[in-house]
Amino acid sequence: MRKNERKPLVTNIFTADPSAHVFDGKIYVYPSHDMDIEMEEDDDGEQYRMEDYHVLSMDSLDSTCVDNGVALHEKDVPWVSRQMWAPDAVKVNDKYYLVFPAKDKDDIFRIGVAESDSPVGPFVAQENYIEGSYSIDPAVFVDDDGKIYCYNGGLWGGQLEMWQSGSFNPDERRPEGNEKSIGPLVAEFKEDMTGFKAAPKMIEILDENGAPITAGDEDRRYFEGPWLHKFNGKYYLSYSTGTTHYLCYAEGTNPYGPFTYKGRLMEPVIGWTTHHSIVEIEGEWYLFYHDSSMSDGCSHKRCVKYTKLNIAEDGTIETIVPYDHEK
Ligand code: FUB
Repeated sequence: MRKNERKPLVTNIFTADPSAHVFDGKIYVYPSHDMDIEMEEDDDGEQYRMEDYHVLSMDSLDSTCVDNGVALHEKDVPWVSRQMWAPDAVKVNDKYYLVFPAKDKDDIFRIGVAESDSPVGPFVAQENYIEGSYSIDPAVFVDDDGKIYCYNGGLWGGQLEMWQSGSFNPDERRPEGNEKSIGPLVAEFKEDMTGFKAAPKMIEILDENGAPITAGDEDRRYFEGPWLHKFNGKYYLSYSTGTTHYLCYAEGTNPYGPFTYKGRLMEPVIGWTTHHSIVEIEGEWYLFYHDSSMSDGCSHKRCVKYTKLNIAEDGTIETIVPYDHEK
C-alpha cells in the first residue's frame, strides 16, 4: 500500500465527500468541512451543519496533504442560508470553479458556483444559485468533446424526492416497493459556468434485464453522491445507496444515461454516509472516500481517505473491502 493510503488525509479538521482532481500535475481534493459540534442525528441531516469549504492539495499520492484554509464561507455567498454540503470543482479556460450545494433563504437546497484564479481559492461566489438547480451533491464531469456536465441529487435531507411534480413540495411522498426509484439529475453547464443550458433531467438506472431499479431495491437504488468517470469510451455512474451504505456503479454509453447497474465499488465504511470520487492519477485509478474512523463512528465528523481501484479492461471494478488491510 502507498504511504498515505486508507489513512485520513488531514487530521486538523473533519472532512467528508471528497471530490478529487488532478490540475496541472498536482492533486486537489474538494471536501465538505464537517464541524466539530455535538448534534442529535436525524434523517434530514440537520447534524451536517457545515459553513465553509477548505481545499486540500498533495504534490503526489505519497506526499503530505496540505489544508489550504478557508476557500469559501457561507457568509460570503449572498443566496445561502446554511448547510454547505458536498462540493466539486472544475477547471475551465484557466479558471477554477467550485460547484457547491447549500440551502437558500427558503431552506431549499440549490447548486451554486464560485470562481477563482487558483485551484485552492479563495473563491468568489456568483450572486445567485444556478437557475433551475435543486437538491445536493454536484459532481462535474468534462467529456472529451469539452462539454461540461453536472450530476447531482440526494434523497431524504437532500430533498430530491420533493421535486417529483416539477416544483418543490416538502410533503411529496417517497416512492416505495416496486415503484420506480428516483435517479440522479444531469444538466449541461454553459461554457462560462453561469448556468445550465437546459433544465436538469433525471437519469434512469436499469437492472440486468433493462427494467428500472425499484425504490425497494435499497442495495442498488440511487440515494446520493453521484460521480461520473469515463473508461475505454464508456460512461460509469457511481453513487451511494444511503440506507444500505454501499458505493455502487452502473455503465452507459451516453452522459445522459440510461445506465445499467454493474456492481458494488465499496462495502460499508464506519459511519452512516458514504460518498466518493474516482480519479486517474499517473495512469492508475483511485477512489477517494470518507469514513467516521477519526470520531469513533460519529456520522457528522468524518475524514477523507483514498485507495487504489482495480479496473479491468471491460470496465469492471473490483469491490473494495475498506478495512481488510488491517486484519
Ligand atoms: O456531507 C453532507 C452529506 O452527507 C452529503 O451531501 C452526502 O453525500 C452525505 O455524505
